[in-house]
Amino acid sequence: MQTLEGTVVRLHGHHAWIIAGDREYLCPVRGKFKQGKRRERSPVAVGDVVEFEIVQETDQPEGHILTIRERRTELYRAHPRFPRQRQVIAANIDLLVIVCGADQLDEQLLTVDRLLISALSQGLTPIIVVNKCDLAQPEVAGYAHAEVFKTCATSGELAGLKGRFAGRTAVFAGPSGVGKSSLLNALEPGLALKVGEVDRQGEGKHTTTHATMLPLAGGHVIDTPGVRDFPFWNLEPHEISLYYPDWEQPRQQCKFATCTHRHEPQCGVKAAVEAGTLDQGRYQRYLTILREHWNQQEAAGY
Ligand SMILES: Nc1nc2c(ncn2[C@@H]2O[C@H](COP(=O)(O)OP(=O)(O)O)[C@@H](O)[C@H]2O)c(=O)[nH]1
Ligand SMILES: [Mg+2]
Ligand SMILES: [Zn+2]
Repeated sequence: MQTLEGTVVRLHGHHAWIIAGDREYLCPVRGKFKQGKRRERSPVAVGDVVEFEIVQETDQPEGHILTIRERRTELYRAHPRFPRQRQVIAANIDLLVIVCGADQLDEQLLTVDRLLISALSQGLTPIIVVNKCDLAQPEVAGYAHAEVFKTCATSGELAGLKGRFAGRTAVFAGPSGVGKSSLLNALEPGLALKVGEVDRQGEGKHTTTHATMLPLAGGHVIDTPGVRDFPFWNLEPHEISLYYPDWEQPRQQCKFATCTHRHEPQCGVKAAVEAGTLDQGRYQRYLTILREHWNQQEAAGY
């Protein structure tokens, strides 16, 4: 039996579509696959590289998955209904593109900060895109450590963003209505994604089953329509600030290694905020994220 290596480009129910060469194979998805050296229960994710055997080579090619290759990265979140469980959204992602709207930046920075923590804690490179810059030209303070692009998707002003995708796989995230679909269409004419559609809320077990890998400016994007946020999984409250690379220096002045920079004495982060060297808004949003995470953990019974 001939075996091939391919990439999972779409999942739906108990089926995976796998591209190998210029052909697309339909493969049933069962519970168990050999993954790396271990054998464990692990569903396939869009972006996975798999080894499969050809079952049928007709105009409707079919295959059978043998092995999932070890993943370079995983985009995951706490499962919406079983928060102790990890839900993998996509595999082998390089970039998390965090999109927000210039006209609503103040309200959306909390989401931006949450997504930055998700990206950095999962080993993904974050890119911040402030879209709708035809409507407002806000200052974006406190993000010197991240790449920020100011764009206008409707007029095709992409400020060099297009050059960031060659050979990479990206996921776009951000509030509904900020122009994610419009940006994707501007970056890759031909995608013809629907604009103005409200993203479906990411609840229930079928949320990741519609993920699709699409071409994007010399690389790929994995479109995850049902997924709006990535609640942290397996993250201790004091670990959240480890994913504020801009706080590295002041954090070293904290008395306690597990400082949450809230009420602890001799806190370098609080001192830097008071001295005006750290952005006050970003610190206030950090406190909100910390509180939310605490509540989530409590609700999950930690
Ligand atoms: N003024 C302005 N409107 C935009 C821009 N980008 C997208 N829009 C509009 O914002 C709305 C939502 O866009 P969409 O791409 O569907 O956002 P998504 O929900 O994030 O995918 C649509 O009406 C778009 O035409 C932009 O750069 N400027
Ligand atoms: Mg959209
Ligand atoms: Zn501290």
